[in-house]
Amino acid sequence: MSDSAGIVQGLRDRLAGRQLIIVSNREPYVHERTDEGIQVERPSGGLVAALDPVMQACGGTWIAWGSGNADFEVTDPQGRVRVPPGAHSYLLRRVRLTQAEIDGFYYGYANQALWPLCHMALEHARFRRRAWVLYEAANQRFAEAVLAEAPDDAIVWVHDYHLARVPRYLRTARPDLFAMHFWHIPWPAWDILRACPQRGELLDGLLASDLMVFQHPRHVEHFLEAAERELGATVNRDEGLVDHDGRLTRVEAFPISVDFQALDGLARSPAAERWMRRLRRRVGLGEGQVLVLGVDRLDYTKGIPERLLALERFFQGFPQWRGRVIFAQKSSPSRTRIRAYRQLQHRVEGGIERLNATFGTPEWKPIVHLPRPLPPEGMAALYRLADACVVSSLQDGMNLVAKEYIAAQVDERGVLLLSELTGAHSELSWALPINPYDAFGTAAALAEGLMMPVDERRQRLRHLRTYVAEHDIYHWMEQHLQAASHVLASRTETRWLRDYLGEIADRVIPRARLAVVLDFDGTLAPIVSAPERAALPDRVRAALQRLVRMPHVTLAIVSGRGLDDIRARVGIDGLIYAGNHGLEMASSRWRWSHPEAERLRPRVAEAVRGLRTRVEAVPGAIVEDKGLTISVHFRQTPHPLVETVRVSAYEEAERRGLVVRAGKRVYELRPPVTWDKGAAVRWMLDREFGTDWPQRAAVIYAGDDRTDEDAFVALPDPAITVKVGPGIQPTAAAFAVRDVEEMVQFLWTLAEWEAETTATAQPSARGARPDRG
Ligand code: GDG
Repeated sequence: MSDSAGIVQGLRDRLAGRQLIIVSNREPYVHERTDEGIQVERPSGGLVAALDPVMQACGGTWIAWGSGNADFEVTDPQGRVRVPPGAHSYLLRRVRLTQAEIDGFYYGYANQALWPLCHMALEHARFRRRAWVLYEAANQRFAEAVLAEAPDDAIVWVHDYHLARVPRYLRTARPDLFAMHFWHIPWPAWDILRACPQRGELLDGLLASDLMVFQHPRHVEHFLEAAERELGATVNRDEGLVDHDGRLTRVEAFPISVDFQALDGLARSPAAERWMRRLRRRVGLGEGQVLVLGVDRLDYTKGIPERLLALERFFQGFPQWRGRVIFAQKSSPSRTRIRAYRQLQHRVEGGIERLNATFGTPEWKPIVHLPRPLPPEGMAALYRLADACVVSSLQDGMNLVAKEYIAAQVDERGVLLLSELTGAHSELSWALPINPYDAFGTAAALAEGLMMPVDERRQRLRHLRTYVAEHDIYHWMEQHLQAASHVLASRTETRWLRDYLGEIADRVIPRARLAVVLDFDGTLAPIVSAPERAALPDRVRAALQRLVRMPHVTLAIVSGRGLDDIRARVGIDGLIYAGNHGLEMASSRWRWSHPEAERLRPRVAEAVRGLRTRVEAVPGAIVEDKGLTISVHFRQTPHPLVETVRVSAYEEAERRGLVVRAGKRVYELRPPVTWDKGAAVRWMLDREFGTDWPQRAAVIYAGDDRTDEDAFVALPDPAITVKVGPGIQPTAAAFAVRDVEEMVQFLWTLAEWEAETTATAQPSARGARPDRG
């Protein structure tokens, strides 16, 4: 479980004094006039639940539609008020929309075109031109509010499908403003997206962001395909980059989550315990009866009628549960001005009545509908009380209810039945999967869940709780801010190193010492399909051997491979080798490893044995023992078996107190320490040259990988950082070379300079080389 104070400090550090500006349609607090005066309400919905804790922790400005009837009575003339009431942690700036805009933008285009389109419910989609015009107008309003609030170095974070055009308006007005966009709902496959007449404008709007983030890698794939097909954009799938309209957008998948600690604490609170007693009475839960729960906004994507049908099949097929199971449906009305939503509400209410009439007895009401709002501690109590929770969405970007249930299950008694069609399904493998379109299957899964032995339930919940605790809302936020900081540090225009050789020579040659720090795979050795076959080409070896003999040069190789592996593969004496992304390093004179990682080495060995036993029978799965870390490769594993690899990796990591990092077709299990190539290289330079090395040594760092970006960011000027790669990628490196071949040429050039300098050097007391100029 994460220490929230530490995490918040970490997020603040990542922001580095920049102001965070969130832009969303829904506001986090609504002021409504009631008989008792103005009341503040918190709307239900995943977005607010997820982001309010973050804003309370980090401060900043939240820009949103002022939808309450007393909203503008409590604000200043610019529509601003500090929230939450009493705590005043951040600024809320409300955008005023006209009734026509509300109808056309919110109810019209956002909720009757984009929502059904993205959830593949084309039967509900209406693409009206007037609604589109109003959608654009409202997006313009939001953008204007951002422009009024945002300092030049702000991080603007736009949310969801209501605001797809905002990044474009921001970019047009302020080309340098940093904007990222998070899309909370699915992004549909190309064949569905094609139904939308405005798909080009939508894509263009989103691609004006610097960073575009989805819930799931599949949504990223769909988006990249659409950018290519619709806009003819250049797409780099390996790096997740789109080159459109002369700019690059990085596209990522970061699954959203909940504030685990807060929900866990709330569920244990005395207030929640009081609510549990109250709710038992309200749903009529007696001794020996079990409670099954559904929690949803009343939305046709959530599969509520399908769930009711499954319950009908359950009571028919498993009559032994009649009289013993109570199903509580907690629902909140949503978008009731749209006919499809009103119809759904009637259908749900009718379905509940019918089920109660069919199966109910004077002593037992099988389905209880809870449409009235509950406070947060009431919701936590309901989750904690429920023996099972059913999430049966037909399509869902993530589904936070599933994660909330896990966080509130502090007694570890419950079973989660989770639709395979939610984003959450890919992460929460220990839930019981259901297909909402299969009523019999869902009924059978419910029976299985209710019969599941107590030990198995607890075991599954423990895995789920560990996973969500580690991948909580702060982790998600951290992923965004880390990606943002990489993009911010990057040069948008590629500076090809070959065009700047003169400048580089001026920086390298006058220095007393030169440190050359190089990544291995992709930088010195071409990438090959089987990592164990990667080898150093002869020309590279010769260049390195030449450099290492130069008295003023310190040469180091930093790799994600294990230390012994990288050393054996390069096999040149006199270098510094750093393995496991710098968790361990060795030169001919010293050897070091990260003490905390070293302490966990025996656990890593145990995890290697555990993993090997578990994935032995999975074709293509390879467990690579790297001493301080483990890589589980699955490049050649057939798709249906990847899940086995994933579950094994996470369960072993959890059992041994390690953490999992997912890479490209590889899971890495590592000790839970904050250490990356950046930290490692700084440590190495401090050790070799003293902490004032920037004054004394010229430093060149070259790498091609995402992990090298940490070093690019960590090494301040005058270090010369070089990205090896095709060049259409934002990178924090100062220069770029196209491929390994160009890197080798550069190393030879360096060797030439050094040879000449050594030849002309005049010995001096301090060992400094004379300036050649
Ligand atoms: C979108 C995406 C994605 C629901 N009913 C009641 C109630 N809720 C609260 C839940 C939860 C939230 O609303 C619902 O979140 P979801 O994630 O399930 O769904 P959406 O609202 O559709 O959210 C979704 C999310 O954005 C975040 O990115 O996960 O995929 O569709 O917090 O607890 N709360 C109360 N009474 C209710 O009756 N108090």
